Amino acid sequence: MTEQLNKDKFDREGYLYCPSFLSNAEIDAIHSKINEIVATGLTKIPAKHYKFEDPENKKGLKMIQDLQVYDSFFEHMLLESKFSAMAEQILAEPVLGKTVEYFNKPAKIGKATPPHQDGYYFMLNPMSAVTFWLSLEKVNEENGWVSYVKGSHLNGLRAHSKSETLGFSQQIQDFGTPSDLENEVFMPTKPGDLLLHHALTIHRAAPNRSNYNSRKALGLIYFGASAKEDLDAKKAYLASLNK
Ligand SMILES: O=C(O)CCC(=O)C(=O)O
Repeated sequence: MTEQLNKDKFDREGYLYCPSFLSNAEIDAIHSKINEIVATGLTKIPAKHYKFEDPENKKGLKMIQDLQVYDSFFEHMLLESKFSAMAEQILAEPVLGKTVEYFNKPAKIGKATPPHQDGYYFMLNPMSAVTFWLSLEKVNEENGWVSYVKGSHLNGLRAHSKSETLGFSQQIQDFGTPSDLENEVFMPTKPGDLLLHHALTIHRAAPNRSNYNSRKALGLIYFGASAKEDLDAKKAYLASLNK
């Protein structure tokens, strides 16, 4: 087991912080790849898989989904890497690499990520899934740090309702109870630091209030081999989104 991996802490708290998981050189390589994809005008990627913070003017790239489908660099990162090995250790079973996503909060206009549980979107039984969040830049309170409600993964799924945030269609309806706020832990990070959270861990991210600094990160999602997708529920959910 890697030195940084503390499965007991993850199981207890629902998230984990692994400082310096990747080197500066590895982070530079990721930036180069993203820049290459963006410089070629995202031409290989269908429009439904990327989003702008200002969609009308196509300004402020906010998100690219399923990078592993469009570039073998990200496919390798998802399927045969330190990430997939760690996902197997943390879920204690073989895993399926589901997706690599790029998350940016552009300076000044990057909106908050609403409080949610990834498991609400995943619809799995058992809920065996983990999300990795890799910091590509220095992230703090000003430019959109992530926060977790410690231990919230032990209390099941909370009710979600529609959110107005592009890319995050659902949010926890009654977020902000005393217990949510008392247990919320804010995560400043630097390039190469890794955060992991369980699919039931409540989390959100602050807006980007910086005038200058973006807030770039990668998200990688793994499902445990035992997790079965509730396909009927997923179909009903997707249909409800289109209404
Ligand atoms: O980067 C963000 O703002 C949100 C990320 C997130 O919600 C996730 O990785 O599950």
